[in-house]
Amino acid sequence: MRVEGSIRFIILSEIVFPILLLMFGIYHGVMQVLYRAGIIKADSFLGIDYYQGLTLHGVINAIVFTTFFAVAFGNGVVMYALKKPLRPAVQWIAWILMVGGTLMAAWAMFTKRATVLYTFYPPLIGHWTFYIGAVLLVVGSLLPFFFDWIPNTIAWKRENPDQKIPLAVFGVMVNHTLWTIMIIPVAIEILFQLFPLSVGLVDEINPLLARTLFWFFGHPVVYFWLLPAYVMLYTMLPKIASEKGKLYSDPAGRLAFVLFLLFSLPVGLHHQFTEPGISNVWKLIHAIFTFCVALPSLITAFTVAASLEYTAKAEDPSVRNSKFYWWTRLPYLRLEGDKWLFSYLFAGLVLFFFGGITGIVNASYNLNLTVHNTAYVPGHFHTTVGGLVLLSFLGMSLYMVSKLRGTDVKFKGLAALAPYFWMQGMFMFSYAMMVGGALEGFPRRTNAGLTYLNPDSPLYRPEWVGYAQLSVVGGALLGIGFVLFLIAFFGTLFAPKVREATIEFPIAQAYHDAPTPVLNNLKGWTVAAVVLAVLSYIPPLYDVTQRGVFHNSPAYNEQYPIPLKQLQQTQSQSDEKLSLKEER
Ligand code: HAS
Repeated sequence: MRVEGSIRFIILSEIVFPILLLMFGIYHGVMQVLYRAGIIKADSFLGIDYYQGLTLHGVINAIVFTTFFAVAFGNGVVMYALKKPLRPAVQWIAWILMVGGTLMAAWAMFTKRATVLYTFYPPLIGHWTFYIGAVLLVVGSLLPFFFDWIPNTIAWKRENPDQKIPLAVFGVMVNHTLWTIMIIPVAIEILFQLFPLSVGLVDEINPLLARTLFWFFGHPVVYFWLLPAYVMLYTMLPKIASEKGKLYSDPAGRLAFVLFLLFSLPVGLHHQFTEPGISNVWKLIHAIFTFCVALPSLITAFTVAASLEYTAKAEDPSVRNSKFYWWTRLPYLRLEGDKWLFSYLFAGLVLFFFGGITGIVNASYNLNLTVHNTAYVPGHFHTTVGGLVLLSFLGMSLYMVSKLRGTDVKFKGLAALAPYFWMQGMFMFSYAMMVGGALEGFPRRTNAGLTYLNPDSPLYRPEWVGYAQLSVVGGALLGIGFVLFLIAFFGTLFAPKVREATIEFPIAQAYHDAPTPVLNNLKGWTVAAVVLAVLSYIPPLYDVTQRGVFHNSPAYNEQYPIPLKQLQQTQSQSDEKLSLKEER
């Protein structure tokens, strides 16, 4: 499908702009391993301090890059699959809000006015531009959904009453529906707690309420990152693997997306198992729902494997009767046509296999008490969001740029190798983080090179040194993988145009394609998802406003990590004792 003018510019820039920012984001990831291993023994480097770098790393990689990509990919998929144009006015307003909001937040982070990490937990508080910037980014990301994708899908359904919405569009619509719902709690946190505190309208807020509202958003958001990758796995991976490739089951894909809509929301308390002030019963209920939300990923694992098996056997009938040998027929490192893209999705899948297992460990209430706040948790999420999600987004960004620019993919060999460097680096990094975290309690979010891994420090912990060093080797491989990708990306972006600019995707047909009327209409499922989310959050939210508030809680003094009030009380008690003694 030809694409020109402002829509082409907008989609292209929604890919290029966040990749430029991602260069800072990933640079700060490499810096993290250097700080933590004590290779950089300082609290800042080139004017950016440890926690500022960690904030940039988390916000750019996990919030900005993913949101821009979800919009660019959604725009492309909806336009291509429904063959309907997008509205330039809607797209421009969305673009201005997203780019403007990101620049506001970036200014606050780069000028050290918002060193609050990507979770922005109070009492950490940032400049108001950080919060308003985030709100603008999010509002902008919703406009295409409400004013382009929904009207276009309704129009398409009217014109094609007997057909199912294309699965890729279905996945994109589920994802943005989920996004719309999950934004409500975090918007309440930002607009009614953090922003007023930041501009001085209020003096104090309830931090436990803020954290609970954050995680009401903070876990579903991981599925907002994941679902575009799942759209690619279901609808595109088989076709990338072979012209004859087919998706094994279209209904399985729809069921997985609907289950994500239902179960992504009532799970946030699994990030708060260790919080006092929330009843254990509700933590357990959220733990059970967390196991439910793993189900659609298990469905995906089997369906994707079946699609690959079908595809390999269709491509090479000589392996038709083999149980496992067909694995050797997949294009792991091939450069014909678009086959280079296979390596991104495959390397991502392998990493996600471990991301999933470690997620289940996290979710298991009692095991979580061992791994929470240790390096195990970043070990887990780097094999999910830093694995399948990042690799599929990078690969698809390169693919879309070549189509939208009308250029050939340049340095294809490097492009196809990059994900394997990334995968290997991530294995080393995550292994070090997970084992160090789970078995030895190596902490997360800590500039350990200054303290625990510094032999001159009284806090020195020699048993963590090996893990930190291994994570540096992993970090270096990750850096190399990303540089290889950048060479191919910018080579392709600036290559001479060889054909007209198009938007197109390698969409596979389904092998099993039974009608699925129950799954087709998202209205009922959306209502059910909202009801489940509200029911699962009313009691914990009530809890945090009652049991989570400590009135007159004493302030802390930087010099004494003991509550001031307690110090004063101790002081006055000893004064009293002294005067009693003197009286006697
Ligand atoms: Fe998670 C913490 C539980 C999935 C991201 N997670 C995080 C954090 C992030 C994150 C960023 O219960 C840290 C937040 C922070 O800063 O504190 N997570 C889970 C569970 C799942 C899960 C149960 N997480 C994700 C995904 C993420 C992500 C996806 C990003 C995209 N997570 C937790 C918990 C915590 C947590 C606790 C809090 C920990 C704490 O204490 O702080 C599940 O959805 C996972 C289900 C996945 C599967 C895997 C299916 C496998 C597939 C691959 C098949 C491969 C094939 C190829 C076919 C069941 C689809 C062949 C493979 C070969 C090996 C050859």
